[in-house]
Amino acid sequence: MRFLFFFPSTGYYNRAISNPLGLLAIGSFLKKNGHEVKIADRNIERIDLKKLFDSFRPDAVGISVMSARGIKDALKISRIGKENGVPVVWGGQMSSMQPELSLSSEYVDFVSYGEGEYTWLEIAEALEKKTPLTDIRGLIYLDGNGELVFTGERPFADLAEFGRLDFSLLQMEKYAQRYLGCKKMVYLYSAKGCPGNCAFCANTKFHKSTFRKRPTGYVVAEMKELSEKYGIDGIYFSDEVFCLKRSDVVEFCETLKRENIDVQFGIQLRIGICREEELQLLYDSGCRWALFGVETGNKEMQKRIHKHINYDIVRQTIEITDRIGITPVATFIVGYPGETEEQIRDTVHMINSLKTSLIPLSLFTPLPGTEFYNEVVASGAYTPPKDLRELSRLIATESVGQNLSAVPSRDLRVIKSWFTWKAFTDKQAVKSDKKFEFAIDTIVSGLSSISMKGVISFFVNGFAAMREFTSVFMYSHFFPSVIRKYDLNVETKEQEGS
Ligand code: B12
Repeated sequence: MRFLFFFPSTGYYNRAISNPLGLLAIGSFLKKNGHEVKIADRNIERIDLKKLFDSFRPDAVGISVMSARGIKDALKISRIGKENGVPVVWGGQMSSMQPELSLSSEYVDFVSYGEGEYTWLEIAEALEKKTPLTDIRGLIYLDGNGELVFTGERPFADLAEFGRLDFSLLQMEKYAQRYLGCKKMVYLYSAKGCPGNCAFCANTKFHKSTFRKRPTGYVVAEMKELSEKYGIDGIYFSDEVFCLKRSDVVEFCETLKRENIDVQFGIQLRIGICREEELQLLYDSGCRWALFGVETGNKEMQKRIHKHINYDIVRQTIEITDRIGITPVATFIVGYPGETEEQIRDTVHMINSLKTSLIPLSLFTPLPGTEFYNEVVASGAYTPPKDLRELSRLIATESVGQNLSAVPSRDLRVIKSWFTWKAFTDKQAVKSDKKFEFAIDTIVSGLSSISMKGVISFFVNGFAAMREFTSVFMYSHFFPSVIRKYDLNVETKEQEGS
């Protein structure tokens, strides 16, 4: 069977273009099982959809809708898919969590819930045998009465069954970006899920708080291939958590050393899992950045989100990570439902007590499938988007959207902009001898991303980038009363009672 997969255009986006791992995973698995696959990424080139459909003649079309960013373009692609008379299937985090909205478009036949590999393999078999797709587990569709039908959840697969990723399905060279000292960094995954149950994170529903690792042999072989064949010098592991046990770290680092691979990498870690010894081992194997989800500096809020981390250990871990030579990154969220000025100030104090200025600070967005979402919808505090158009305007974690906190939206914007500006301008933000390396890398990656789709796109996106830059500058500089209110410019030595 012949399958055409799309990564829809996200429109203007302030991050560099990234290789679509979900589609790569499904495509590699299908190819291994004898099917023909083409992955078209609308972010890296202009694609004439009609011509592509005419030349490839797919038996079905799959579209990755991982967030609200791709919806507009996903609808455009779906319409052409329908005009070509083939089944159109949406998959990924966003569509899995919002099947009703996804299927409200007449151009979408099915939503694939959760992991797509086996579902898609069965789609191939059903198309070959001409049996109905509605018999396949993991699909959601509307029946003749417009009722939503879910064919049932799949058990989580052993990730070893999927085999290795086949990078020849992507134009890997187009995704290589500058990031924290690397000239050519791409994304890879070594695990899926997280055992946590944070109230704001859809992982609790999507992965049911499970954690699965891919075989180390696959991951290391993929790193080797990326380095030797594509000249990649940096890997960003997209895993929600890279490891849960010390033995995972030891096995990974030893395999990497044995293979003698000259690649730097970055990971996401849970505070408290890796001690100095493991962090040193990671550094010795090439780890150069580590992201820690701290999420709040207020103890009461920490209880509400079920994070359970000790703030002293947070500070110690960040300090050790930094000292060893791994750039620490700490993520936080502000604007939680009902969050007060005082609670946010605690978060600011916490941030300012850390030995890092790389603080990706997200604005709270209620994501379907999360505890907070259910809470704020039930209480009537939040009105979910009623159609795909409304949803497509909601860029999770970046725009204030409906502000559910107890502080003004302007304050949230100032706080986010303050830390964005700090990361951008602090010459010590990254471990580099060069001044403003993070800022330069961000600008170079941004320019190369927006130039990929031609001159018009370059100017349209360039204008959007300038507008965003101006807004960050304005909010971080022109609201001194907000800066004082939250102690944004006060260096905190230590917080009491952590
Ligand atoms: C890595 C990552 C990124 C990378 C992108 C890497 C890439 N190009 O693929 C970067 C950093 C660029 C990124 C950006 C954003 N991200 Co992000 N990201 C992730 C993360 C941590 C891992 C995704 C991943 O690669 N997993 C590994 C692959 C193998 O798994 P997968 O993507 O889930 O794919 C499987 C299934 O989803 C399914 N599937 C996927 N696509 C399809 C398509 C079809 C047709 C089918 C059948 C199945 C299917 O099968 C796949 C294989 O098993 C997830 C969290 C998570 N656990 O999923 C958040 C996550 C998806 N991101 C999220 C968000 C909000 C964003 C941003 C909007 C952030 C922002 N404010 O800018 C942007 C949007 C970018 C976009 N293109 O839409 C949210 C989405 C929430 C939502 N419901 O909207 C998540 C869930 C994080 C969270 N908890 O908040 N992200």
